[in-house]
Amino acid sequence: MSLSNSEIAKYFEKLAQYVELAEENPFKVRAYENAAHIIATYPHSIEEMVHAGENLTKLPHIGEKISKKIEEIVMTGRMSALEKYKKKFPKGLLEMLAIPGLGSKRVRELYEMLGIDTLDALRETAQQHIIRKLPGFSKKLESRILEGVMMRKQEGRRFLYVDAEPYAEDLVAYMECSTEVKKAIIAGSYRRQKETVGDLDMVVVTTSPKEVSKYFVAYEKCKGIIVQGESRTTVVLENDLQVDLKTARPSDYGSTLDYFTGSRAHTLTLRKMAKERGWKVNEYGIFDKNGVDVSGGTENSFYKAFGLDYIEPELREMRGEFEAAKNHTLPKLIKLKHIRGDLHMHTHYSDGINSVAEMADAARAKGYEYIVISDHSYHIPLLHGMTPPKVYQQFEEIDAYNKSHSDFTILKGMEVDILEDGSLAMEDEILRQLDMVIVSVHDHFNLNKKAQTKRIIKAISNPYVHILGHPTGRLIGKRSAYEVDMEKIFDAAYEYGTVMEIDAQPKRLDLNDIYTKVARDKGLKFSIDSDAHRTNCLDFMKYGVYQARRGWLEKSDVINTYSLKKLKKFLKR
Ligand code: DGT
Ligand code: CA
Ligand code: CA
Ligand code: ZN
Repeated sequence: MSLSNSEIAKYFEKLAQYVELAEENPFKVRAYENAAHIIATYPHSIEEMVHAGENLTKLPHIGEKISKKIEEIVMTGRMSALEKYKKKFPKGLLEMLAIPGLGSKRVRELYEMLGIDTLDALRETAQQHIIRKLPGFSKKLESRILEGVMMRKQEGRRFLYVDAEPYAEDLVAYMECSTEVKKAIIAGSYRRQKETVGDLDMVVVTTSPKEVSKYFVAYEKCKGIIVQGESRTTVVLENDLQVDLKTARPSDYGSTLDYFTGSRAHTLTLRKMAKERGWKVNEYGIFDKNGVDVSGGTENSFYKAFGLDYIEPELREMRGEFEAAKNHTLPKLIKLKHIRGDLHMHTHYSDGINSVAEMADAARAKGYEYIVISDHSYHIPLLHGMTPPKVYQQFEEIDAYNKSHSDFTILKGMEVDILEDGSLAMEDEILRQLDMVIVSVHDHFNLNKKAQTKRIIKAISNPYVHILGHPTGRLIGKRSAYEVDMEKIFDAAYEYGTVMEIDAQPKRLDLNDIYTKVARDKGLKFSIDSDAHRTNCLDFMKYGVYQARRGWLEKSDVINTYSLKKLKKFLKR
């Protein structure tokens, strides 16, 4: 049996929910939630760490007791603490707990008084107007519950960053049209540039929160209001994306923004640090022993109050940012403007839409200095791949373009399929003539971990190979990464000098942030590529840069920030 970190994390998410339901210690609920987050995003296999007898308490938010529970899960495939609750509460109660307006007390009352133990039963009873008659419930609460159940159906659903982005930008522009709004910014996972977002968390600076809330719910793309209250307003947009509005007084801006940017685990650590000093931190400021706000009003001064360098939102995931901020060793994160070329794109020679010249013109118009044309190699699943005659024909087109453009260079490349046994779908004689070779897995995703790892390592051992393309093969929301030992691959890549790709297609973003940081710590280099199949997809580059920033990359870690001269030298080796 093999347990992934996210599978282990699920046990703790469940446990947190049960503890909440049982109305035991709320501190424990928080502790289990944080443990789940840390486990799910930890870059090394926790299962393997347990087998190797490593001490898990070195992970943040993992204490002695939680570490024992992890060991139990790995060793036995179960968690006895959970079993106890499972016997006591039907599973449906956990789903009910997530409905706004229903805390653990009310969920238990509904269960004990009416026997409601599923969302469907809850919906029916609400529709029959039975719930409003219970003591402590009301007509208003009943309709809120009903709305919540309806919303819940599409929950668990996360939006790709790229799908949320146009709504986020449009909403910010709308809010900024109000004279009551001094500043509007989307915080939360969106600001941390995560590849998917659960909802949008909008922070608005204003001295008239009531008016702003009214203006907010009048937004034309808002199709429903979930809560409109003193402290909180939540709406749902036409595409089912939910938006929370938080208003802040100008003096609280930094603290409010930090609080709602998260991540939760990151802000929890800040609260712990405050406690150690006898301070208190919340969305309104940092208050010292005398109750004086020492936060200074901006995020910069907020971190400074703790003696920390400013931590960029993308780094606020508990992956060592506090230590680095204290020691002044935070990375100087890469920016989109550092990118000087794009190393992975397709033309109509394989499965792209545009010609070589069209791709080059578009890249040149973006201000790039060079591109690599990297059409697919010929391979059965892809009938339109490059054959040696097509390669020579493309060479001629590239040479002609380069001759007529002195300010721009097309390099000759290819994305070569890695065959099942790790050999490449193109003869070395052709590879030798290319400036750059990417190798990628496009089939046989189901090999076991050992075979898949061996296959990829064999492929990158070919001396003509420069880059491993979309290294884990994931498609967000559709296909998870194939089973593979990435650390072994990173070690081999280091030995062979293979560059790791961050494929910037919004559904790939592969390598992801977590692996990117691991690979960087091992000294590997990266390329951030659009993998464009048409000219307008060259714009995907920015999503790759976001992922790279979440992976702590600096300009110097990424080879397509190099000048053409430096890049050519690097590729020759
Ligand atoms: P998401 O929406 O699932 O992609 O992830 P986030 O990080 O945007 O999380 P969300 O929307 O639940 O909350 C936004 C931020 O607000 C979160 O990163 C931290 C803060 N926040 C919200 N509720 C709480 C809370 O109960 N405790 C703490 N410490 N922070 C909270
Ligand atoms: Ca959010
Ligand atoms: Ca939220
Ligand atoms: Zn590919």
